[in-house]
Amino acid sequence: MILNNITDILKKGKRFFLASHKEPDGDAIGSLLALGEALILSGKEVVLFNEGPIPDSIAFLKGIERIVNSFNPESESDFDALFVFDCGNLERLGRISLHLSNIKPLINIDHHENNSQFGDLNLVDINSSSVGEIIYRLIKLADLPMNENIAENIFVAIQTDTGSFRYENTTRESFAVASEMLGWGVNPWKISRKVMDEYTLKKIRLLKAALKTIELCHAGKVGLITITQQMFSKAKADHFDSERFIDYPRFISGVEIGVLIREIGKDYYKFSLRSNDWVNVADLASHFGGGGHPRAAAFTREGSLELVKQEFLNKAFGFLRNVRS
Ligand SMILES: [Mn+2]
Repeated sequence: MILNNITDILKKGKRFFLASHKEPDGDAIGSLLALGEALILSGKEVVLFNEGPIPDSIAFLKGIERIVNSFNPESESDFDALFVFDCGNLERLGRISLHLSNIKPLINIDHHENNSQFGDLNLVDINSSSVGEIIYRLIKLADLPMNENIAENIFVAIQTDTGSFRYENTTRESFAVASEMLGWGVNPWKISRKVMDEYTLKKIRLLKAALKTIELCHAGKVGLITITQQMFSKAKADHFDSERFIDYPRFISGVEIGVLIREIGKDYYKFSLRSNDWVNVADLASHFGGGGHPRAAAFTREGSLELVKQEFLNKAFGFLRNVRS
């Protein structure tokens, strides 16, 4: 039983290395901080690693100052386990992934369908809305302490990965765990204001420019929004400011696949994909070397904007036609 093995390691071990994926979201950071604090409170030593950069919207999370973005694990060997959160593959950790081979066992805790099972122990629950939900179960099973900070981190992990309890991955369990977190003092309206509903002026400036690029393709089933480097610099904004812009094309009636195209370098584009109902965008993204969840995925592509967009639209057409309509 993997769960028992992991809780055993959590109980008996003294020193742990915990890490989650680079360019983190609320789940990656919330999970890291939640298990991190629970272990610290029970007298264990932890290193909490994330390559970053951490988005402003979750920078308020309690314990964030404990996270390091550089560490040389090769110089240390006395860790009892390495925990990796929210990563479909080890490379998602970033540069550090190449330097972790001497920490054993490697415990992979995730909820991505395409997880490569890279751990010595793999706790991959694709029915969990978030890793935060899994972490809560582990904390309970291992009898680790809970407090308001831990609860807030778990709440944010679930809230961000479920899009405030709106996405298809939202389950009774997500609500049940979130409800328990409220019992620990979590205040959902204050958290929502910070994590979801607070836009900086530069973000609004960027949104104004981006909305003008919205276009519909394939009989209105694909909606695209594009942000160029020039738009970012004109708005004095960075890529964090475009978080959730993908919702705008996705919101349009009749759209099945929402697409956000961001220019991240010269002739280099990041495609973020969301589907509303039935297209598996993780499969679609995997054709371009990317991945994710059935309703949310991403990939990067080199080439001119026209070319990469056309390549994507050609592939998307097959998905819209083949699956069902
Ligand atoms: Mn996640």
